[in-house]
Amino acid sequence: MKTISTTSFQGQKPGTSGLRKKVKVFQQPHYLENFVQSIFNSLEGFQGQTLVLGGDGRYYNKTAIQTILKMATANGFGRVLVGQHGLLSTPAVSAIIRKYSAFGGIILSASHNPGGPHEDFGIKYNISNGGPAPENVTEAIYQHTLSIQEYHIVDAPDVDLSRLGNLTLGQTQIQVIDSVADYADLMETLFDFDQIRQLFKSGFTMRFDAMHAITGPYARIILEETLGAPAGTVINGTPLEDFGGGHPDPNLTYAHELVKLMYGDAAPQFGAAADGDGDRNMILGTRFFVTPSDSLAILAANAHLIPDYKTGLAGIARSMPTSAAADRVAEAMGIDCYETPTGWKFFGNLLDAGKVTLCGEESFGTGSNHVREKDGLWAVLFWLNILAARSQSVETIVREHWAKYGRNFYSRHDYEGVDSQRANDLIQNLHHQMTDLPNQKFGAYQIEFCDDFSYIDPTDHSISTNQGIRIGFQDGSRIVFRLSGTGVEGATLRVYLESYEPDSTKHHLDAQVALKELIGIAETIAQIKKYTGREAPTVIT
Ligand code: G16
Repeated sequence: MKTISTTSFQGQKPGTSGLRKKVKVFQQPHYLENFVQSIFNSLEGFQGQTLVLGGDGRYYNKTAIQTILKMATANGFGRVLVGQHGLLSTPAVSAIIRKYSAFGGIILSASHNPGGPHEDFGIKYNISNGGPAPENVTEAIYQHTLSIQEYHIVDAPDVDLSRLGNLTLGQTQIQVIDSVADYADLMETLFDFDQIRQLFKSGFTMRFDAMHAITGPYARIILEETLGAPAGTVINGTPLEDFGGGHPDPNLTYAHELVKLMYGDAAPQFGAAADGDGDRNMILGTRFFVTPSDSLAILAANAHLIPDYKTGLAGIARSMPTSAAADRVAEAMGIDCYETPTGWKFFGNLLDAGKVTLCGEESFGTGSNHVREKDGLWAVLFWLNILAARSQSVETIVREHWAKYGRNFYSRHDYEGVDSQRANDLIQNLHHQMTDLPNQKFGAYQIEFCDDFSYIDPTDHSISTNQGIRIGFQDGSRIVFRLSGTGVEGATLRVYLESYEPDSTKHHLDAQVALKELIGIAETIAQIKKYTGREAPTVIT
């Protein structure tokens, strides 16, 4: 065992989901080691305990895994469960932590950000409930990064992660585990696999785009080998270190291969995609896109069709910028709906307390109490189970949902890679207007309130402030502005737009058309073009 002297780095503050930086930043001597040691320094009582370790396979995954194994050993973990070849999806890590009562887990991923020697890498810590470290833990880690002076590591050859089985490294048992098996077993306990098998037997057509990221092996085993979907259902199914040069973000812009297929002449009946580390999902029908906000509402409204949820939902939680579509379902069901800040970590306490069963975010994340992360393939299986049970198309299911509950028109406009200072100035400018905006009229819309969202956790009463500027209108429409906490360079401005339409004769409208006036109001109030220097958003979802 060696103790190495080091000095602190600035800027090792975890964002919305862990520490994300360019690979080159992580490759600086001691950079990764400092952060990992700071994680361990912030924890108590892990000696002899189990750590789960894996990543999405992006560039630098292999190197970082070896370093972390040697540091976990030197710091006294009794056992490390590590995915074969260093691979584990984020929801699989969550499931494995819970199944084996591990102390915690380390996930190597920058999620939906691109990978490769010149792209992004990331690291996040999950606690014993399987969920992302809450803010008090990430803050403690950050404080340790500022004062770190040494780290511990064993001097040993690299561990062979290609073969399943047990090894020892110093005093630590290293168990190389199948990356898919535990997760696949869990999925089988939640859904009606026989019903989904029947669906595929009847000739149902589907494509799942793994975007050359972690879900490829999971989807092949679950969809093709277990559920009988034809070979070729999973596309881009081999995880690559650079995700094939793509941007593994399952949205209408970046999942272009799938989108082209689903909007083409020979479109399958169902299309889905997942992101770099497997926690996000996008759902498509034939020439039809389901917004993540609608997806959450529809899963909730159809949960009674799914074996694991048929006894009822305890409640639903959604992040603040997510549309209120799920709130309407919760109201009809007579259950609570919670509004949390952006970041899956805010759902953990609600799930642990049994207050909610389903959670979702507009950022293509949906999940349930089966793990403590959002879960891309789980959402796909949930949809498949609904499709099998209802024998209707995706579009029909969504349209019937709107007819019953009304439609929450929704869109998010992202301005990526904006100069940070100018993005902060834009937010500042909104802050300055905050007290003057209420009661002002813009066309048909009158502002009711304007605030910067803050949240008090109902279980531990912790307070999170400055979580996004909300402008609420009298008819229930909303515009929300916030800066992303997951970017690596510059700032990403997110503008969230929502209006509610009960009249089903208007539900066919394109969201950009229905939201046109609100889009104009967002520009008038925030002066987006002036501050960002951009004529149009980078990504519209
Ligand atoms: C992460 C978080 C999500 C969040 C998303 C977007 O997702 O886990 O809870 O909604 O980032 O955050 P932001 O708007 O701050 O960029 P992922 O898939 O990147 O881990």
